Amino acid sequence: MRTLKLLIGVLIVCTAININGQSSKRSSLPLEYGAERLGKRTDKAMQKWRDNGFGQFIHFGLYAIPGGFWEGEFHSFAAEWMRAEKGVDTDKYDLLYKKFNPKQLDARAWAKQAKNMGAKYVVITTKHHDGFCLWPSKYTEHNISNSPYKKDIIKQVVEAYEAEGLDVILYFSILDWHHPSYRSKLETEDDKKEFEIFKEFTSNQLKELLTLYPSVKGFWFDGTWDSSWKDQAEFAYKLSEELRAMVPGLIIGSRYRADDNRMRGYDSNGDLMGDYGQGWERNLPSKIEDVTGNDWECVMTIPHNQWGYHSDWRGHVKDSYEILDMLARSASLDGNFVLNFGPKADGTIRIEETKIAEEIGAWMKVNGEAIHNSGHLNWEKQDWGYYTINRRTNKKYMIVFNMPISGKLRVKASKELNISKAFEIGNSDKLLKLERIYDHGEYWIHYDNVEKLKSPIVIELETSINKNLRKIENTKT
Ligand code: H76
Repeated sequence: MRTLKLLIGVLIVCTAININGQSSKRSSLPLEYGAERLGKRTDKAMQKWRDNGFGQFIHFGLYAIPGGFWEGEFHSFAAEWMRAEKGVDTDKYDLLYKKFNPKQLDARAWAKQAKNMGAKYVVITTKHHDGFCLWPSKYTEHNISNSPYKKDIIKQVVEAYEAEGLDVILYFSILDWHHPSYRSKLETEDDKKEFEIFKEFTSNQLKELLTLYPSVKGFWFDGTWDSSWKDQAEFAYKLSEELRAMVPGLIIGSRYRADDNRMRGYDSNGDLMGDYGQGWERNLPSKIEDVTGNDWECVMTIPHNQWGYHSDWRGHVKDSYEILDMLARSASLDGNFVLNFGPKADGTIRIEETKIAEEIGAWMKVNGEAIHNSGHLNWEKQDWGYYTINRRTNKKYMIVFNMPISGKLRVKASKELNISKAFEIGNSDKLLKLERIYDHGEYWIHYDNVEKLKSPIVIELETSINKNLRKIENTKT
């Protein structure tokens, strides 16, 4: 009996792993600093992060002052990389802190705007690659308290966003162009000695952040690609354990560290390190298999590749429908979507971004239940858009971005389910016509207002168990 129970237990675990899309070949190489676990974290903090679904990124720092132009010259590359651009005098760049004075900064206005957009969390740059800290760090002079502005920006952001009910995640660049002991490669004994100092500095800063802002939900690490950091498997792993002990439930993505063999993101066994896949930068998965059964998050810019403020967005700039399409795709593939904002040097948000935030918010107000708390629905994808299923209510949604000119939408559900009703969200009185292809789990929904359609719609589906199918199954046994 006990063996039977054990066997059933093992079977359940195996099935769970399969449902999560894990491959069966796992962890063949012994690693001391490989993946923390296989599959998803199931605790409350991670569930909250997953249910949040939609976040806002903020890139704010010294780079907002040049805003993509250095001494009158246009730079097309990401504005926050200005310090590393050819022809930029780094000493001059570092002195920008003397001019950093975002007098119009109103963190509550930022937070309200994010909330109205439908975002449930914010990721804010505490320190980008240029090393300038938006909080009054004890461990470097290169911080906000030495600017004319003086006030702690991270504190304001944490308080304002939390007051609006949003979670806060701290972006932190390991790579630090300003710190004298930073090295990208450890070639000499001297490099190694200096990098020890830098490691201590990093550890101090991270602990300082969690001490000052213990209510934050996680770190968003970046700038971890250099060879010097890839050498630090043990140090990085142990540091993350210390940080996790300071803030229970702390969330750290896959970009943070490398394993024993200097592999980043996925360890040498192909298992995801950290709590969620952090590799989707300006890029989205196209099918559920791409996300290997893990939580993941996409971070996206509105222009092609600008995170910090650039005063001259050239090339393709996304509109709110393109962004909503990406948000819906993320939810349908069990991931989070984070949209970036780059405030101006005065601390205000540019009108282009405000307009997009408002448009997204207007759509989310009506349709947000198909995004928040919602994830992958395992039905065959159709060209009209995306399915999602609300994890709380089990409601099923069709998010229709590409309405066919005919207004006829094909749905291939599972044979076990009947679709009993289809209606536009918030309009349950007006049922859409449903045609059923008997016993195939296949339906056609008629949307008869195509010519009046102005924006993507969400159709809610009511389903019931297919009793006929049950009967057939039962008679078989
Ligand atoms: C490369 C790189 C960095 N990663 C993005 C999230 C931005 O911060 C960009 O500067």
